[in-house]
Amino acid sequence: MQKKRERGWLVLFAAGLLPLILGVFFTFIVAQRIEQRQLENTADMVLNHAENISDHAWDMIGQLEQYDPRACGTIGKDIQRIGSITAYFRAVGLIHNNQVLCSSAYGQYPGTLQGMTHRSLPSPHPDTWVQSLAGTAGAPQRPAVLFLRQQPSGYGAYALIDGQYLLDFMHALSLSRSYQITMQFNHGYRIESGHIDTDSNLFFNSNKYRVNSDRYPITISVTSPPSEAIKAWRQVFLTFLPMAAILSLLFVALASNWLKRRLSYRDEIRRGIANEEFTVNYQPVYNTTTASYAGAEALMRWQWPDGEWVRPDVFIAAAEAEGMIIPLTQHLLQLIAKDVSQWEVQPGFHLGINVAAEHLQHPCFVNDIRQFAAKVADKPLVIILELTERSLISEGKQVAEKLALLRREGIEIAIDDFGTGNCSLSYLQTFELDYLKIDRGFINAIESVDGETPVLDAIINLSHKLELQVLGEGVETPMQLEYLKNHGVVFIQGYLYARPMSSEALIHWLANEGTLPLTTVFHAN
Ligand code: G
Ligand code: G
Ligand code: MN
Repeated sequence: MQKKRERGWLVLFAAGLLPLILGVFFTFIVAQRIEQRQLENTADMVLNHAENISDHAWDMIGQLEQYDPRACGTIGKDIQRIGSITAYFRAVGLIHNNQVLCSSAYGQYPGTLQGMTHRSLPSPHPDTWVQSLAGTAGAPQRPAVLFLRQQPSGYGAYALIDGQYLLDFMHALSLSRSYQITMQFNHGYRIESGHIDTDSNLFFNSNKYRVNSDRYPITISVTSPPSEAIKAWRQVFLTFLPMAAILSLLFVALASNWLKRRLSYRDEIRRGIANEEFTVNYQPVYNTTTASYAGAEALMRWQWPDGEWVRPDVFIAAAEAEGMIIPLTQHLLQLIAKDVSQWEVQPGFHLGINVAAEHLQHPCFVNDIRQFAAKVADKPLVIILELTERSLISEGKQVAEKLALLRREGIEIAIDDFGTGNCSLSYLQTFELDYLKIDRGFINAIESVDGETPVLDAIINLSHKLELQVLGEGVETPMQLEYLKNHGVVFIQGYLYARPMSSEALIHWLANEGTLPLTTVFHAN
């Protein structure tokens, strides 16, 4: 039981902790998902923006293609106007092969495409071409995106999107979440916003998501720092925390309920009855006047499947406390009846049976005893019901009537452990009795054969006055025996005479030692 109780605390602790541990684990996964979803959303938005701007650029090129590139001188003003009033564009213009014919920013013959973009272009020129650039001749520090379409004749048009438009949009998105966003057209320069320290910690890494456009050669990648993952996780965990607390309490309540059931003797006793773990021992009682056995008291024993014996005072008190004493006693009566059927005893053999207060007060009591008496009716027994003083009999009058009824049917009544409870004297008045069993505490108080033991002497005198038979319990020494005999105590029970023994042992004992006078046994030793 002790071990069980210690394990109980562990179980409670684990039950309380479990929702928290699971919570940490699940919120971690949920936070990762949320984080991933946000990365995807951000990347999609940026991609959308890049695609829109690409659409604009190609529209612009379509518009420029309506002009005759050989007439740059006359259309120059138009091109300048288109290039400067349309949003997003740094410059637009017409080309012939590598040569820029006219540009909205620089007018006529401003130079070569290569000079403008600061990089070598593929040769021969593809028909349509897009690339992100680190800068252009006019603004070398500012990224741009070049869109270009050329006819087989070598004539064509270009449009330069100013990277600032892209960066502003990317900044707006990356700032709030400390993301790093990069945009790349056709493996060109990486237009980048935000910066990430890649100091990944133990559990949280930076997350990265890449997406490609299916309409244009655009690649967007978004990276979130570990700190974002932690922030997301903390947020989800805090939202989950109240629920985890409630779950914790619920688990602890369920676990403690389960433990209580497991720790209660109620189920154990029920199981013990079903598994026939209970047995009965019998402790012989000596009659000093006949110098032979007078009978025996039935004492219940319980051995658990693991071999451990449970102390009777422990499990009987538990059975009384948990409402199991009646079924247990009923079971005991069956066991005794079975044992008794094997015995051969002298007429008038006293069979002492302990009954609990609760059983006495229960309507089934008289019937239970009658049934038992009927089962052992073929043996010349006198059944003695021992009422313990440990628990108070509350419905005194009704119990007294029941006992009187049984008494008329030949059953005798004893008060057990007399003197230890606080109702001894009132019992004497309420019930019709046959025996007093003097508690071994008073027997222990005997100091010498010819001395005085005032309380014990008073109890013995009292029982004589009331014409009750007296039994001394727990007699362990010849001196105690001598004293009790001298004071007229007829019945003796205790280790000096015999210890409690199994039914089989009792059968042998009755046949071999039971009829020997106690002094003989004492002297023989
Ligand atoms: O011998 P022992 O350790 O068995 O007895 C311990 C206590 O348990 C004693 O006070 C005795 O009265 C009680 N006891 C033993 N058997 C029974 C029983 O069958 N029913 C009841 N009610 N008490 C018993
Ligand atoms: O209370 P009740 O008389 O029912 O209980 C009898 C109890 O006393 C049992 O536990 C039994 O084992 C114990 N017992 C019987 N004889 C002796 C004895 O001589 N000495 C001690 N210490 N216990 C005894
Ligand atoms: Mn007893």
